[in-house]
Amino acid sequence: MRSRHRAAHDALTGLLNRSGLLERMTAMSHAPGSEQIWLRLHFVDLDGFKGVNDAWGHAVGDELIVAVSSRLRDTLSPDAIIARLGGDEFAVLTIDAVQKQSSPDVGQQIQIALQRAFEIRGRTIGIGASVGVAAAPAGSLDSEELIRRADIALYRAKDLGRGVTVEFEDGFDVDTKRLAQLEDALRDTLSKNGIDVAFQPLIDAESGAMCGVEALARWQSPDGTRHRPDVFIPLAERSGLIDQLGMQVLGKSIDAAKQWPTIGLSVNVSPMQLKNPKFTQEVVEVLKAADFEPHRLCIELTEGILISDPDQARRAIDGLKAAGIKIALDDFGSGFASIGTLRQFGFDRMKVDRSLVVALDHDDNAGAVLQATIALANALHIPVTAEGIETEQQALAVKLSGCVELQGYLFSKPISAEELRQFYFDGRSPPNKQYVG
Ligand code: G
Ligand code: G
Ligand code: MN
Repeated sequence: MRSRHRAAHDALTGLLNRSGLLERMTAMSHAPGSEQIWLRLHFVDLDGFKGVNDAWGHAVGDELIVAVSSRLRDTLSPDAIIARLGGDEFAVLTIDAVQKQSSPDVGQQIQIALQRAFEIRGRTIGIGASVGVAAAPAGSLDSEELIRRADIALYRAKDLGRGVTVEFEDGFDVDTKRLAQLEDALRDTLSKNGIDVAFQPLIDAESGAMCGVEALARWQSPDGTRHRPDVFIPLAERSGLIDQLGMQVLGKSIDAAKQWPTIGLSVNVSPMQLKNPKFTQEVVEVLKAADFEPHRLCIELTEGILISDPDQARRAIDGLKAAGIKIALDDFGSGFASIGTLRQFGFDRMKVDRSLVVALDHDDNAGAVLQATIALANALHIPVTAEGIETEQQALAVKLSGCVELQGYLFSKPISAEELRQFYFDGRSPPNKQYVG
């Protein structure tokens, strides 16, 4: 009896474990009269639990898990079946009369319960939860299928950010299947070293000459489909392929840029790549193997990592800078990074987001905002690049505001390595008119 209890329960919280939950679900589906009830399965994942473990250790993490389980028990109806699936994942199974789905809204109850801070060993810990819900008439689906749906809904909820409840819809499966196929195709392309790189010139505002290029990943399937980076970069991040993709882009960019003396090379790096403790070392090895001077390489980072994991960002940035590599803060002005961040992390360059440039055309205050932003960066001796320059007026405005480097369709779209060589190093005329003065 005792060992049966142990096999079905979680030792830390005393809640049911995964197999205990499955047993109960299966029993309910087969009980007499089961066609009269709906099963609603809620998967709960704590937001920011890993941070608690990292900051205060596993003992505090364990106490928090126990506190969460008590809070769920205290909040939810005594009929609700609560399980701990492992780690910071919980499940809540409720039963509803046919048609009368979800009253009260258990997802909402869970959200509210877990938003209240926890007091653990004198510390106030605020977390929150993401919840995925799947519902079906008892007996209409097997338990594994209901679990799979709740899991997909939870995955969606986490993707949307913190503190969200998402209910499974049939359309999710189609999307999930499409994404899984795309992921396989990306993995295949990567294994064949098939990611391409396009290069967009960076123009010195003073002389109008090209002073560098930004490398941009490109992916074309064998059937000719061009995938957009804002689709496949997040896909690579989610599926653990971003390290491989990033190194492929870096390797190919360096091979190409080696042929172009004197100019700089900027490469985008995903915040997730910085989570790899060997990242800096791997970059340095690629540079060494190619005999490429580190000071010619500039790594562009977006602000996300600076806010979500500043310590990790600092370690990576310090390591890269120690190796002589330059670091730029990309897309500045599109999010929450402050000028303080620029100073704190020692960025060598700031790139103002295209949205600030676009605003010049229709927003009366945009000029002043842009000017103030650039002036602050310049006061910290950080040179500024303006992205997304499409017109002469924009070029002039950002130049007068103190930008020293310009990038955008006015000068050139991203082009292949071969085109760049022909247009800029072989004396043939470039595709767009060259910027002068
Ligand atoms: O040209 P464009 O559509 O390439 O790029 C869209 C977005 O994808 C930009 O925000 C750019 O920073 C990002 N991006 C392009 N190439 C790479 C890459 O190699 N690595 C990462 N992490 N992001 C990239
Ligand atoms: O986020 P990041 O700065 O890495 O993104 C560069 C992106 O901006 C790429 O998608 C590139 O193709 C795009 N881009 C570059 N110049 C222009 C421009 O002048 N206009 C527009 N609309 N997009 C541009
Ligand atoms: Mn960039």
